[in-house]
Amino acid sequence: MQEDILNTKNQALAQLMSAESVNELEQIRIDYFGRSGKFTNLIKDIKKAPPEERKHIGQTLNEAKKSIETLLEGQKNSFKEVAREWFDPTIPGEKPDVGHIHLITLTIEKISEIFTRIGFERARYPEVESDYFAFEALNMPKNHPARDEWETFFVDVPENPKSGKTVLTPHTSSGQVREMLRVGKPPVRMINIAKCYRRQSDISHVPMFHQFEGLVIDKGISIVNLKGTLDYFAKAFFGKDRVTRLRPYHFQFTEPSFEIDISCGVCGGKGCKVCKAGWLELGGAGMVHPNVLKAGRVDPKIYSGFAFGWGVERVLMMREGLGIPDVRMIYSTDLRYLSQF
Ligand code: FA5
Repeated sequence: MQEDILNTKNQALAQLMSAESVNELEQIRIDYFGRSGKFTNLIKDIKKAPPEERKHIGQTLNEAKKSIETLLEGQKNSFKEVAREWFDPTIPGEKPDVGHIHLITLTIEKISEIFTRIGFERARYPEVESDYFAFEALNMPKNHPARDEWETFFVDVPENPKSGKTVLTPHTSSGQVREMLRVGKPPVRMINIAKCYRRQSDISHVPMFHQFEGLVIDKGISIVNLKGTLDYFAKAFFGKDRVTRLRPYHFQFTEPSFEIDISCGVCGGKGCKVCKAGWLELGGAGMVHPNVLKAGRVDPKIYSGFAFGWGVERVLMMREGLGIPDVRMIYSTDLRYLSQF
């Protein structure tokens, strides 16, 4: 029986040495230590041996069994260790998602760059504004019906005796008088790009949007300067073949006032499905009203100026090839849409 024990131990050893996985080791364990495993059977056989030999056989068997069990356990652990630490450097890494600057921010940067190139200075004025700068200083007397046109958000704070109610600024024109007061003495060359708020939401309106407001005040500024600036912007932003035209309009704070159209980029101004008559509406502009100059402590007898105010979202949507059918999509949080740009 001593020989059987030795043979079983050697067999087990050989199998353990050539095992390549935890599963194989488990099978070895079952084969030798399971209910009818080889060592288990040898234990059962001890009682068949002559009584005087049993003690010695038992000791040998125990030692053999123990050494195999220890080895088996060690092998199992070393397999687990290798599995945990194993690293394949050839597997491609996980790419982290890369974001990009939002369309509107990119457009604001572009607009800002176009105007600063010709001497405009970037300005920013409060989004939470007083009625005075948003309306009153812009030649809109209290209770003037024009104030309703802007569908303004009023902030629920006590009215200031001097500057009136508090509003979320409905247009960047509220920066006009502020800029005149800041500069003190013309020339003024401001490009104010900021958030504006109105109670509107449809295919071409959002409650929070951006406008860019140009204001130029100096001696001898005329409509010619306005037209030249608008054409310069149209070419720089939309393409060199584009031109603008002025259509008479009405704003309280400019006189004369205009709506600005830009020649259609799809048909080149001939008339198509996109534009209908060759022109697309861009936004408002005009010569600064003398009362507004006075509110900014600028003498209208010496100085004159022009102003324009357009929607950032509008000019972005008008740029060819972008195909944004609804302004609200610009502010959707759907990455499938936003990541296209
Ligand atoms: C004004 O806001 C005048 N302050 C513009 C102006 C400035 C005229 C200086 C003369 C001199 P209007 O309400 O038309 O004008 O708005 C100008 C542009 O802002 C619109 O053409 C449109 O492009 C954009 N806009 C207005 N409301 C919204 C809105 N709810 N959502 C998105 N864009 C808007």
